[in-house]
Amino acid sequence: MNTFLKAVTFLSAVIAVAHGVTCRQCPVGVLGICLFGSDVTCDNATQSCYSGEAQFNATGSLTLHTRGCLDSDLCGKTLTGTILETGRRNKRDDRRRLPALRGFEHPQEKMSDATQPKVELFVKAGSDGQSIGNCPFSQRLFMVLWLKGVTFDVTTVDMKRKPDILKDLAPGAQPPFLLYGGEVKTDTNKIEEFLEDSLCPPKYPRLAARNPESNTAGMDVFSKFSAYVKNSNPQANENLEKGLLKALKKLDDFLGSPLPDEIDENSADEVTSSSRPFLDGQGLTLSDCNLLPKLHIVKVVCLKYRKFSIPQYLTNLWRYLNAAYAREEFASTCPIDDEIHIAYSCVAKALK
Ligand SMILES: N[C@@H](CCC(=O)N[C@@H](CS)C(=O)NCC(=O)O)C(=O)O
Repeated sequence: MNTFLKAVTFLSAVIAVAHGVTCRQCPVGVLGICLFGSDVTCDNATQSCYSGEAQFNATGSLTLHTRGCLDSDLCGKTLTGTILETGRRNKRDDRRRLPALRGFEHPQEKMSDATQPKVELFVKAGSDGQSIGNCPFSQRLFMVLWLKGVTFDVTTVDMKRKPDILKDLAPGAQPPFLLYGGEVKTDTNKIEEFLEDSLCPPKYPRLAARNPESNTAGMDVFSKFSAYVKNSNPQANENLEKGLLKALKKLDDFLGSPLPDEIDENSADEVTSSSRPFLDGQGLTLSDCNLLPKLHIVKVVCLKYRKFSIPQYLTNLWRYLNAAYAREEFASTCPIDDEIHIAYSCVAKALK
């Protein structure tokens, strides 16, 4: 457990194209399965697609496959570096380690960065005790770390087995929690604030929303959703559904209204609408990391337990959701639908 393993990565270019090549990127794949695949456009004319394979001398059985963009002059080279921790599960260990995200993404860069403290996020495990569980707080921090572009480990924590790691590191705490350079942090809001302050420009992107309204947009959706799915009285159902719809419509209105920086005061044309993809503009911000995991739960649970779908006429909201599902930082950190169904099987009441 906790052993850093030496990886030997052989990099080979599979496509050599002069300009704007699109590669299938796989930051982390285990045993040939791509965990977080997406298409990327290489930004440098000298880059090619590469595929790499890492074999771990200490485990033998763990083979990592990785793909992405690579400077052509690195093709055919073998890089050796200490890059991740074991993905194997120790029988006595209640945690399952997901390999270090992004560890392979830039093989041309230094493989370890002495200036970066070790970052490990503990998220709630699913019903199998291993996969990602239903926890919007965990997903929020998972997204923040991914968007920051920092190398980090994610460990799922099986709450049913009361793992020793919890007792040792954060007694009484519920996931998510963060280990940052050996220091434990357990409050989601404070962790987010801490990450935004510590992982800041110029090395890491700023993620805070510029417009304060972006942080409160959609804040009543989850409470209206909870009231709607927890109700078992058929007579109250219609009104509760209306309450949820009203909150969703308010969010849709916010997403369709221009933000202050979308209004050009010097222009003669009046800007009356917005077609921005995310709450605060073109990029994902902390406000999206907070809201999207909850919207995903609303979508999945309402369909399963109330046969209710977010109406198609909420076009701004759908533009937002579609833009979000196209981003791996969100899509790949969602628990599978069944996990959400299980989590709500006792919470969502039948109407009778
Ligand atoms: N650590 C968080 C709270 C975390 C929390 O409420 N986690 C929920 C899941 S999202 C949990 O672990 N509940 C216990 C369980 O699901 O067994 C905070 O205080 O900011």
